[in-house]
Amino acid sequence: MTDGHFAANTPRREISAFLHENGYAIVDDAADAAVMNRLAIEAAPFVEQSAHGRDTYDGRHTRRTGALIARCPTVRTLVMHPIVRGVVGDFLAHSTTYQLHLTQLITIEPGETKQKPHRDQMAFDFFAFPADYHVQCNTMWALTDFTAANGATHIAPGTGHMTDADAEAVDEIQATMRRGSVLFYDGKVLHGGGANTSDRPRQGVNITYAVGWVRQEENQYLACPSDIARTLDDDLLKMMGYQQGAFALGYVGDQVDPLAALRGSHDKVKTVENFRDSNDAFQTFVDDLNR
Ligand SMILES: O=C(O)CCC(=O)C(=O)O
Ligand SMILES: [Fe+2]
Repeated sequence: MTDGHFAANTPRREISAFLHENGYAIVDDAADAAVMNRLAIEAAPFVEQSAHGRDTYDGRHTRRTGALIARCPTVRTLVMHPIVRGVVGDFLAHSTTYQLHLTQLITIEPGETKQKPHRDQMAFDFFAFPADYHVQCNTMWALTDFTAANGATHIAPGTGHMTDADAEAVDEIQATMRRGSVLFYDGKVLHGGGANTSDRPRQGVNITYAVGWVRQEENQYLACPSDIARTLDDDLLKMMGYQQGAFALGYVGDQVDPLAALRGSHDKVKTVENFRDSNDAFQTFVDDLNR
């Protein structure tokens, strides 16, 4: 039994097996300091412009910075990192393909409180995927060291296989790791950002991957070029996918509403607390949020 940490030269299957069993795994020092330094420099101006979260789930002392492929060329090497592609490829091998789901630099600033534990697959409108079906696999790269004090991600190991009630008995660990290390965690395991009681921000680059089928059959964003799309009315554009598909789906960059983005504005999608959803599981989650 390991503590979930693996050296970067560990045979991939060992990392994949641990991730499968426990819902997380950490690969230490997977990227070198030069890569992380470059990324930090590229990202800094965008982080500064990113607003704080608008609810306790996103974090009122947390900045979320997206669109990293376009903004930060160095992130491309992390997205395509061979260890990540190997482990995520193993994890999502039941799907014909997998694809990038999101890129988000999460800056947890001093004073932030602990985020409500959640399962990331809830982004798919709280659909109850079968217990043995994984729709996504996530990575979190440490852009600063992740420490117990600065808000290292909390994980409740093995809870991907459990109900919320059973999961309450599980002790959380914190994914403490050095800068350049990468945490893998699945879409079912309970986890969340930590409180930052230190005097420096904690920065993690969240890069997540999903099975290739979670998308529209015809790619509306490319099939209808944006110069034509801009001439269409809002209702037609929403029908084409220029809308928030569930509380977390379809935003652009720093959580900008897709229709707003097409129209050149920066209006944000609704927060989890303001989104309306017919789903009972969603409502329960929101009701619990501020308890
Ligand atoms: O920042 C972290 O450590 C985790 C954040 C997270 O789980 C989320 O926002 O979905
Ligand atoms: Fe999460």
